[in-house]
Amino acid sequence: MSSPAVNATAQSISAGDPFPKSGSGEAQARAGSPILRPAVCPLDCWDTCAQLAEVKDGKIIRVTGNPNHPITHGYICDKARHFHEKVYSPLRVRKPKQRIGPKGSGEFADISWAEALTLIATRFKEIIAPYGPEAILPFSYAGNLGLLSFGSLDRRFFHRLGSSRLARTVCSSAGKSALLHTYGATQGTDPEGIVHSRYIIVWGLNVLTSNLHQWEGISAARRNGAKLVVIDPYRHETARRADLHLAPRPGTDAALALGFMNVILSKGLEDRDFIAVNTVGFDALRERVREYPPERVAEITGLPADLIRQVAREYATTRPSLIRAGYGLQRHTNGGMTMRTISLLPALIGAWGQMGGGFLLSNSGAFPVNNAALERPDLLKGNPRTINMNHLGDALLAAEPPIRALYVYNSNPAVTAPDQAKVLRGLAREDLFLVVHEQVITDTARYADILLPATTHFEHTDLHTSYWHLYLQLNEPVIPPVGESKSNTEVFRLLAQTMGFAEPAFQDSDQDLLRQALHWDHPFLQGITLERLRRERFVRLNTPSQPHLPFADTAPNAEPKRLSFPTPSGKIELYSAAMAATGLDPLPAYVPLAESRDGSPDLAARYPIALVSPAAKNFLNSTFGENPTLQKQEGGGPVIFLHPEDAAPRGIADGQLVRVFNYRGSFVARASVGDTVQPGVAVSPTIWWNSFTPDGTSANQTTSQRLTDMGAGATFHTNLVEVERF
Ligand SMILES: Nc1nc2c(c(=O)[nH]1)N[C@H]1C(S)=C(S)[C@@H](COP(=O)(O)OP(=O)(O)OC[C@H]3O[C@@H](n4cnc5c(=O)[nH]c(N)nc54)[C@H](O)[C@@H]3O)O[C@H]1N2
Ligand SMILES: Nc1nc2c(c(=O)[nH]1)N[C@H]1C(S)=C(S)[C@@H](COP(=O)(O)OP(=O)(O)OC[C@H]3O[C@@H](n4cnc5c(=O)[nH]c(N)nc54)[C@H](O)[C@@H]3O)O[C@H]1N2
Ligand SMILES: [Mo]
Repeated sequence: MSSPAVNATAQSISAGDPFPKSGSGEAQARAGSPILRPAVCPLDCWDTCAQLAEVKDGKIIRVTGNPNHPITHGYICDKARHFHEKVYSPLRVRKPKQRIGPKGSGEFADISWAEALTLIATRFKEIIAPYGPEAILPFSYAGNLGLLSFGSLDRRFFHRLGSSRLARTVCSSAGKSALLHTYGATQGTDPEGIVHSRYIIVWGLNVLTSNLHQWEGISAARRNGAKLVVIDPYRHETARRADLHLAPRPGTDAALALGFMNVILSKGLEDRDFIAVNTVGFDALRERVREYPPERVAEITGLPADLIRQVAREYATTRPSLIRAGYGLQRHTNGGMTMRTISLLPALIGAWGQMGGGFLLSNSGAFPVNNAALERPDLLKGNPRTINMNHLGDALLAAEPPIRALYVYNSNPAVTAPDQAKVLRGLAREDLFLVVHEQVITDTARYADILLPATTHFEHTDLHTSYWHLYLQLNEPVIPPVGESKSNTEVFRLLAQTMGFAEPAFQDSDQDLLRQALHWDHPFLQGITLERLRRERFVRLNTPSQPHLPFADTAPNAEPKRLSFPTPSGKIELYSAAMAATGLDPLPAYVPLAESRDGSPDLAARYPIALVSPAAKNFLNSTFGENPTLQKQEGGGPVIFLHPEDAAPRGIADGQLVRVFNYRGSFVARASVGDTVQPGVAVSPTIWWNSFTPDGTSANQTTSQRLTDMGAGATFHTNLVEVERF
């Protein structure tokens, strides 16, 4: 993935085309010899891989990585290599179903699509007549990240219906808000430039688990002499392979970043020219930073002051230096401010504007997606309320006016939403009409009144961006729909028809939607067409340089050091007037977690262990949770990493089952006692289906519905618990 900077307009991606074009090879596939067909992994993951599906006798028998894709490089993660097992899983939903047993029992009778659609439309109308459309709530997230599957006809349908709106905030909204307030865009360093980095800080990201293909670039950089530092309370497989691992107390990273700034400024290591030309608010920031000398930061984070000085010095004096931040950091009550604070470090040392330097959280903003054309907010009827998806539990139990129908797709909130006990009580409500559109009978699907069969990406068309790399990819079906399954777009087309919605927007085909999905006249899409995507499958965005230098000022007379930021000031906002105007601290700051030693001493006395429940290696959130091989690889059931100093006084030995609990709920996990965490910290990789855990519960029993400081995001990792022998 390490091509030197070349002019993208002159370079065509050497896609090759070893596989038959879509639509051809039918006879061959039926005749018994396997053929390879291209697909795009649709999962909510950084890597957005180019897959090859091996199809024999009309069935997928193997899934691998496309060797010609410059990022996928011919290999995919272990879980996605099991993707075809999901397609043919015994739990696959093949026909529409109606509930015949008690809520949650998963007992259904098959019905026809016509019956299912009529039942849904009739019930929606019965609810709307007395209560209004706000009594209906859609619930979806990124089970499929394709532009069509994620948000297109579904949004049009619910806009037109006038249902309650959903704030889709479970994953990335705090970090997004931080980047927008600081840089004006969700963009960062091009991952294909990482090979040029000489100092890489991976901050709150388990690369080998959730961003596998980035390891290649990091490894190449290290072969060129780069140093890898990992900052994470969890000594995961990536941390174990780093040159240096710093394990701060969870939620103290903003203090750590301010400590680094303190060292940089007190030693005069800042880049004054860069600061003068490209930032606003430096004098105010300098005052703030004085409050964070290394000794104080050591006290807050639990890290030695000398180590803080060392890393700050190395980071500031090695060029190019990169901070690669993960999404985990933002899932704290102070997550927005933490992300903003960390993202400002490269601004102080002028690490932007160099190949391989800068900061990368997300590159989603690099893709010119035309959300308005896909979602058609102009169809919105009235001004319905917005419900934050992290509040699903409270919303189902106590929203006023009540939610009487919930339509779930692309998501499995029974296990992925916080405060699970409340979510499950809500889903079990006798008077709630629950529609679930799913590929497999998930824990959520078991509660459905009407369960609809969904296609997988191997069975439908979609267009894929990435929030990490800069390749646009087209996915076309490699097999016909399994059973009677239908795509999200097809279901909402049919539902709109059944409801009697006459607007032409509901007649758009998937091909129409592909044409509407992007601003095709954007410079990054110059020379890129749907026809070319059909031929080549993946095309790199046509950025001015390759690797892309985000924020580079490409104007003919641009000052050499001057970059261009789409913020109100046009500069990096060390001080944000926009934040001040909304009552937020305009400067970076450390605020203790709402649940922590310093933030809530009473709670910390009762529940002294800070539990982080990050991404598990063998699942993608809860996706693949039904796969027996992957369950086994993930330890056969939930695991919790504990430090010996916490385990011993509780009489907990390595390998024993423990109950993890707080005032919200509890779950059972197997203890793994060792050096993976510091005292007072525990880690339990997620997300297990309740149907496959020892006591039918999982980690989100303990997490809270509290929101982040910015972006109204989820706070899964701000979570104090106690642990006892089971
Ligand atoms: N295998 C696998 N890959 C995945 C996923 C998956 O479930 N499994 N999920 C996908 C999705 S939807 C997303 S959003 C991403 C999520 O993947 P990441 O962005 O990696 O997010 P998390 O796994 O939540 O957390 C990443 C790391 O942040 C650390 N962390 C938590 N709190 C703190 C803190 O206070 N300080 C510091 N320094 N670190 C902290 C955790 O210990 C963890 O190692 O990955 C995607 N990829
Ligand atoms: N404790 C804890 N909880 C977490 C997290 C954490 O780190 N810790 N991470 C959070 C994060 S970052 C995220 S993003 C959320 C994710 O939580 P969810 O949004 O619930 O994501 P998944 O668990 O992957 O479930 C997606 C479901 O969508 C279905 N699906 C896939 N494609 C399609 C399709 O085309 N149509 C339809 N109708 N269905 C489809 C899949 O079969 C799958 O069951 O979880 C959050 N929950
Ligand atoms: Mo996520």
